[in-house]
Amino acid sequence: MRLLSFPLIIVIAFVASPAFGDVVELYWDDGIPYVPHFHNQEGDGWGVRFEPTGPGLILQAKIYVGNPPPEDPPVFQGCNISLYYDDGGFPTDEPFWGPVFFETEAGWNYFTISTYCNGNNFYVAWIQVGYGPDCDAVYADTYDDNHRSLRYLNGIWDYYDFGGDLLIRCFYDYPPPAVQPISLGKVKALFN
Ligand SMILES: [Ca+2]
Repeated sequence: MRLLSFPLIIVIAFVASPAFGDVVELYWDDGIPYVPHFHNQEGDGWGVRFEPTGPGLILQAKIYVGNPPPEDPPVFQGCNISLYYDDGGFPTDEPFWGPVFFETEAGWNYFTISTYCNGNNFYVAWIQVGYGPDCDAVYADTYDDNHRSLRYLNGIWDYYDFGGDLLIRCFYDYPPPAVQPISLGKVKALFN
């Protein structure tokens, strides 16, 4: 009997394992880069607000990057990424993570963050390095359907009319549901 029950133990242990979270990609854009955006001066930026349903880990930012001038080959200056919590529809004065400098390339860029979020709304902010047009650009899609995209100019955030949603996304890891006592009891019973 003990040998026959062994495969069943493996299956239940896998399903109940707390090692697997629920990683989701949070985004508002439609994935189609349409217009590149950049600023004249370094330190200005762009941001998008995300609205998780609970605490978790912000694993990565994912941003579609381009090059403003028709340079050949294109030159990428990199960027600084910061995270802010929400304060009445705008980012707080101080970030809760960053700024951290990252190198960039054309297309989708993945910036490793891996920091805890308390479940409140938060912003992923792109802070420009370099002076336009000698800087990178962040793309927006065709239509601003969702109104979560912001501009950061001279120290002030506002809901600038981009014409589209910015292609700023992130990966968010919700913690797995706790193993219920009744499940633990069933697994334990198989070993008796
Ligand atoms: Ca859109």
